[in-house]
Amino acid sequence: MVPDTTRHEHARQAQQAMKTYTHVPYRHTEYPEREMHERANALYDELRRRRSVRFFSDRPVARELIELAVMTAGTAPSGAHRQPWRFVAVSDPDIKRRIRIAAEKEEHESYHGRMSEEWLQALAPLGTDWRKPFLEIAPWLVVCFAESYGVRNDGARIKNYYVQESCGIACGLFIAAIHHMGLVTLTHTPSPMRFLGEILGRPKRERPYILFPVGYPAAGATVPDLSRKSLKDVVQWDLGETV
Ligand code: IYR
Repeated sequence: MVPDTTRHEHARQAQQAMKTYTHVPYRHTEYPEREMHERANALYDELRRRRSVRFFSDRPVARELIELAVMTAGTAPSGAHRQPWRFVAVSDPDIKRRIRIAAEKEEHESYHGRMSEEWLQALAPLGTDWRKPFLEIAPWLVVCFAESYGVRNDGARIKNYYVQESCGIACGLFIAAIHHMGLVTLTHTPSPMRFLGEILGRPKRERPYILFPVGYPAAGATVPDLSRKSLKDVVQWDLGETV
């Protein structure tokens, strides 16, 4: 039989490992229905103007704006509230240069052999290639790392849950925040991205997830003239009606 003192010790440790939250009232903001429609329309109207931009100005952007975008990203829901993300914001020209060189080396290999013919054809309409000058021109590179597991003070591993989903949601909010403040970004995923952890000194348990160049668009920046799927192509109501 396990002695009582040992059992108590286990229970104490379990309690300490698992933070128990007290529950507090949710502070809900209710709007009149007309205002709900206005707000919903306004947000849609703003977000539908967002575009992935590949041509950046070198015009500086205040660090506080990047802080606010990261704080906005950090409001994302996450599996077991583990918040398994780490954003590394880079403005140092030497580090940006190292990232550009390493990314272009990988991308060159991708575009010249690693990517299938089918993939290259899918990208052709976008006009992308291995060259990534924006990695040096944009005033900020923000890299989201996904933390595969956490580490407790005593060195024990803490399991994270739904890491991909959590980071995806956080990055979505980051993108919305950048757009909302009047800046532009691009979800850039040079592949493979291992070099980012090495250059930025992140531990192995953190995997590079998305690299965001952030800044103002270059004067005369262009974007592909593409359209988005219509509502009927992305929604089904109940058992089949699509409009
Ligand atoms: N990572 C490469 C290739 C690329 C892949 C997809 I899927 C894109 O939507 C765009 C680019 C690059 O950045 O060029």
